[in-house]
Amino acid sequence: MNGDSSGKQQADFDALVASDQRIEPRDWMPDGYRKTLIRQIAQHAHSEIIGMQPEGNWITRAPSLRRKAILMAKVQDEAGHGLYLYSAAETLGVDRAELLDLLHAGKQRYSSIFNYPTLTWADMGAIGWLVDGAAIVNQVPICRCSYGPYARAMIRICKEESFHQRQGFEILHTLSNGTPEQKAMAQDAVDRWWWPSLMMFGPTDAESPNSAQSMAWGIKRFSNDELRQRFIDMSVPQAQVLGLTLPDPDLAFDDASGHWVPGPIDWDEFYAVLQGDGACNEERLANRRAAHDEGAWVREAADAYAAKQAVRSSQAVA
Ligand code: BYC
Repeated sequence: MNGDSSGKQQADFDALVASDQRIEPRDWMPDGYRKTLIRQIAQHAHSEIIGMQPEGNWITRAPSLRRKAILMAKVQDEAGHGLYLYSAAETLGVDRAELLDLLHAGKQRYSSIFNYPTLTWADMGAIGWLVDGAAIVNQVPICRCSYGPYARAMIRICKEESFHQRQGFEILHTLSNGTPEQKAMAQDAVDRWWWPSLMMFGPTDAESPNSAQSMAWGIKRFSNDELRQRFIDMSVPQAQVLGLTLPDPDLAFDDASGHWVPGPIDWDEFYAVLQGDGACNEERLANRRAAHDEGAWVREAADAYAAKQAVRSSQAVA
């Protein structure tokens, strides 16, 4: 390709991004844009399917049939989100089998939040309220991401996440208004999930190597710190309604900025979890690899069926 035509392609791409239109799979895009999207969408997809584990842990022990049915539906939704996202990644020219191999080899990430254990039933409430709440704040702007297939997948995911968040809030509300033991269990879960939920938004803007370029490309619409602040401002009044305390003695309302300002975040913990030293990193990956191996027969059966259908349709044409 000559310099002129690649310069024009870059200019067309820049113009589409600048006018807030969508880049579609057949459009030319810079290599870095493609790679960044593959990294982020794959990490997002992996988070959805690894995120099934902490909640799956409580399906057999849900306190009622109603709670069990709701939790099963929620965990199934997460699998569905993973499928939409792997499909979106495939429009960029990668295969989901390749992405799963990278996850299993520890070469691609999933969200830090899923390396924490779910110790009590109240953790189902805290995950719904805080983790899904943080996910919504992070993901609603991705509905306007410059890459069409990712933006469209996110619209449906966000609708389901908002149901997830409300079911978590309702679990905590019920526990918080129950016996003193139930209220203590709800408070303990919030104490354990609050700080990891703040870390979900990623490092501070000053420490975030990808943000500036991702924002220039319209992949990210707000910075990590902006979204984290939005989540804190939203959560404080909700905690008051729940009658629960957020585990941050320094959290205070700042009249000048109109924001709730938190105490310092323990970034050493965040980076340790990213490096594989969280409470559950090994267990999550081992379970994922085992589930993949145990599902080999399903993939083989699907391949055999697809091959049979291909032969039948070519015979029908002949
Ligand atoms: N965990 O330059 P930065 C859910 C990595 S699933 C792990 O700021 P970026 C749910 C980052 O990848 C919700 N790694 O990066 C499911 C980068 O790594 P590299 C999942 C993290 O990408 C089931 C490095 O740190 N949501 O809700 O611009 C049940 C530097 O960071 C994390 C998504 O995936 C983290 N928390 O921004 C219930 C949302 N944070 O460069 C619920 C989509 C950062 O070394 N993703 N890193 O490879 C995003 O919006 C962005 O990727 C992030 C990070 C804001 C997370």
